[in-house]
Amino acid sequence: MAMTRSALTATAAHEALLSHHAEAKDWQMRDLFARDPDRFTRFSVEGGGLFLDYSKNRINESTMRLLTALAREVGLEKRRDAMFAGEKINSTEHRAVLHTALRAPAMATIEVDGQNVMPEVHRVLEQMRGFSDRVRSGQWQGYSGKAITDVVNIGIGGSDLGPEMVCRALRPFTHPRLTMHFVSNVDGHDLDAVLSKVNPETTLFIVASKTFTTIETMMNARSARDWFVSRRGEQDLPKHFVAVSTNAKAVQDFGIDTQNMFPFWDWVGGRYSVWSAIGLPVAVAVGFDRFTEFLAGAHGMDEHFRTAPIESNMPAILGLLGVWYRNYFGTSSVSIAPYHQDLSAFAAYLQQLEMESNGKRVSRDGDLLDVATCPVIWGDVGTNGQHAYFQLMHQGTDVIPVDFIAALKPNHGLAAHHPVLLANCFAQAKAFMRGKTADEVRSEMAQQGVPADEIDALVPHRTFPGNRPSNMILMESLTPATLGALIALYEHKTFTQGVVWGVNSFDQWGVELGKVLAKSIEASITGPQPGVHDPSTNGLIARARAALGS
Ligand code: G6Q
Repeated sequence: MAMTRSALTATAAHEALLSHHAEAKDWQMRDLFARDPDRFTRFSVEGGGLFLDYSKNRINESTMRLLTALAREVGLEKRRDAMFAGEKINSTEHRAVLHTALRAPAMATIEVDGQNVMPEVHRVLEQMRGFSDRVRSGQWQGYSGKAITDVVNIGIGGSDLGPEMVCRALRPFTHPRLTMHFVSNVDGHDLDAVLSKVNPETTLFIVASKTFTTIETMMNARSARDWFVSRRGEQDLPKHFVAVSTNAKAVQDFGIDTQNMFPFWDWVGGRYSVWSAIGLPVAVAVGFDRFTEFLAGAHGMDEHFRTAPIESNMPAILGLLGVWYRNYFGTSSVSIAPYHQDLSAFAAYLQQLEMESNGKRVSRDGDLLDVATCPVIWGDVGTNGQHAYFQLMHQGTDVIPVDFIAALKPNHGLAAHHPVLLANCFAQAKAFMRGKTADEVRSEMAQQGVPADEIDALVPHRTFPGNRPSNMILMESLTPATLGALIALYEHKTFTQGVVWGVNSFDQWGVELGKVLAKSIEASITGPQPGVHDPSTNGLIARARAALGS
């Protein structure tokens, strides 16, 4: 395979960034703040209903000038416009990438192969409105005439992570009669845990699969159907099973009436699909009007990304800062720290969005890249992380950039809690930036009356290097609209980085491999003969056969 200069290293801006980094690597953010009292104003931006403070980064105005020059040189604006226009930028699958059309106003015209997709998008939205209204009002009833109380979404990856994360995030807006469940894992413990809680009379299953062939989803859907049929019989299936898919034939073969199928299209990637009918559990949980607000919030961020100059373009800035650390400082992971319990699934969602999109090692033309691409994305909610892994981020050997996310107002009435939460969030960002010098530790300990020899022994342990970068993303409160904007912000950040690295952010051949790999081993575990694999796999299969009595 030919090694290529990536989109990034082929630019003049890259050379300039390399020499700029030679200086910048020694800067201390403490000094940058001391020298420039306007740093917060200079390095913060508003867009799409969100606010980003990026002043606690190892940057100055020259850094941002060079990074924006890089974005222009790799053609970010041109590729962004190509995406919005419905060009087939997913080149390995020959597909357009149009999650932005799913949240565009009905009167927009967005064409794929000369066909305006908007009438069809809005036809399905209307279908979702009708269905979600009926489930919520109690008009859609189970076989015994009772209203639905439990909704079980069966899907995996992009057909699970989005709706689950959003339903969790919008928990305070959920219809009080409804409990939402998400089953994804082929591990039967997942489905078993849900089936043991729900009543077939009042449970609705949504089988969500773009292809309707994914092994995990199909197995879970079949087991759920068997569970239902063994209690009630086939005749009542239509009241309890609906499908979301692009594959009408497979839906019909499974036994779900296509009347109860909500379609979407091949130009919606799995991890970008929560805006499509894959968002049906969201519409059912919070109501269609709220779902519309969620789409509108994302559209606001789309408009910001599409029209704001790169210098004040929030997703572009977030993406370029990530490139600055990944490709010049050599950092290898990014931590996501939402200070909001209802965003407890957000880091897992971003893990798929960014790592599946940009976890690539070849260029769009198929040449091996000469730069590092997507870092590891991980994290959990604050303040919990502070009592666990933040230690490593403060005093460990790796520099890990952090994205803090917070809502200024809570969605609850426990008034005393929120200032404490925000104080912790801001304090952590401040501590990452400032650290604590040996002198500061010494004088603090001396004031507490600690003996001098103990101070000497403890200073290295109690010193914090600081100079650790973070972004702070703020919203007024977590609502369907701000959540939509937040997700879209990260989608476009991911897009920006994909363009800089020159990868196709919209395929996922690594996932496709997983979809076929297990088949022959499954036959070896359950079939008459164990088959021949490598010695390790043979040994593991033998243990599984013995345990399962194959
Ligand atoms: C997402 C990926 C992947 C996909 C799942 C489920 O971008 O392609 O996570 O969403 O493998 O696929 P189906 O929806 O086809 O079942």
